[in-house]
Amino acid sequence: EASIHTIHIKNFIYSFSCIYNLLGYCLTYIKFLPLLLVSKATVKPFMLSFFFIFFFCPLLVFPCGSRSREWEYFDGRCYFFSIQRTNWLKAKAKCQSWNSQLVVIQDAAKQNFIQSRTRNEHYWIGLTDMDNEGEWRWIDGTNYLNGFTNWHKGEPNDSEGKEDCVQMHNDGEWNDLPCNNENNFYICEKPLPS
Ligand SMILES: [Ca+2]
Ligand SMILES: [Ca+2]
Repeated sequence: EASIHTIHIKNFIYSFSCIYNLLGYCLTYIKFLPLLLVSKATVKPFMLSFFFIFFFCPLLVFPCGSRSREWEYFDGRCYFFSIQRTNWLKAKAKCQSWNSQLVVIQDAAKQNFIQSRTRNEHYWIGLTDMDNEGEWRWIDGTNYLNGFTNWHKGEPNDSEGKEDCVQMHNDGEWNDLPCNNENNFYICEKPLPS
């Protein structure tokens, strides 16, 4: 299992190498500029470097798409950490409106990644027992019974028989609470744009 440190280092090298490349292309561009003024022969390399700077590199710097810069890349998928609080159903609908879904946490590596980004706040995740009390279900159908869990001690407790949606606590542990609670941020996830 890849540790969270390896993943951070990998992501860092990835971003750094691309910024380095981007600078390289800028230098190429500057180098070619005077030549371009005197010879038409340099138009082709100029166009190539232009292409790299403006089209290719942003795809690497923003793997989730240059129009999704607020989405964070992790292990082949893209994640959005909301800046507004809302209830579980509205959060679910928001994610869907962006062709994504509330986050599903199927292993410790993903739990660690999410937990490292949650700024000591509470976030909705895509786990609920609203259809059948006590029968927890991930919204994408991921197997819950044999899967990863990270419940806080004594949770889920279905307090007062009203708790059917799951929040990730600021310490990363999970707790069920009423789905109409408006005080949670939320996390959406989607595949890399093709
Ligand atoms: Ca419940
Ligand atoms: Ca609870």
